Amino acid sequence: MNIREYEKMMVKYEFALDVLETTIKLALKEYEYENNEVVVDHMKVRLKTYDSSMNKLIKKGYPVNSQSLVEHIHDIVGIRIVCPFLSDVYKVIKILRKMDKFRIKEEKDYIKNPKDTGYISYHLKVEVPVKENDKIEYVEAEIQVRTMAMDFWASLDHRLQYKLPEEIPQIIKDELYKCSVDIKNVDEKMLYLKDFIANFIEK
Ligand code: 0O2
Repeated sequence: MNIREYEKMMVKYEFALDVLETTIKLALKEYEYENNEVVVDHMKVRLKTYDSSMNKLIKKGYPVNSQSLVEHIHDIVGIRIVCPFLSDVYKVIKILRKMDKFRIKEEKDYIKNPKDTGYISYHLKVEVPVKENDKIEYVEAEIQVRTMAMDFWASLDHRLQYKLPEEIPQIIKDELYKCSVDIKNVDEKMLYLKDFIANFIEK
């Protein structure tokens, strides 16, 4: 599949991305007004690039064609929601579960069960209905919800080694894993401090 074919396919993915971004932003704003609390620091959206999709297909051993792309790449549409505190992540997930503009296909809690690399985040695979010639088609998307600390680790890991073609030495992997344990501890400590300060102010 060439880049022109890929770009043509991206039209409906782009539409799904717009729908997701707008409706999630709206739901979060409503929550923030109703509850008088900010649960999101920022949100990032992206369509997977041609190179990234092709490399993922090759890496997973699938044929490089449009059918394979639709069947095996579930995160062409990607939304990342970055929250200040650990508790905010689960509040955001509750908000997402209540939304009716998409259906949730799968949830993966890499916070409770981190990946072997140390990667921590919460993933939701969703399907967004897109109308095309009076026919409803469901476009897949991945929503990643994580704290700012988790995002710090994941972004640097991504930059340092995640996409390297060859394996890095185990000792370096171990160091990265240890950093992610530190990140988890910092998140828990920050949440403790937040709750402590809130109680302190109430008294
Ligand atoms: P990119 O460039 O970030 O988009 P699937 O996507 O479901 O086909 P899988 O492996 O079941 O494949 O999905 P998973 O592991 O639930 O989520 C994959 C995405 O999570 C990755 O997308 C990364 O964004 C992120 N991720 C998973 N493991 C790691 C890790 O060890 N380090 C970092 N930094 N990110 C990770 P892509 O497409 O691989 O990459």
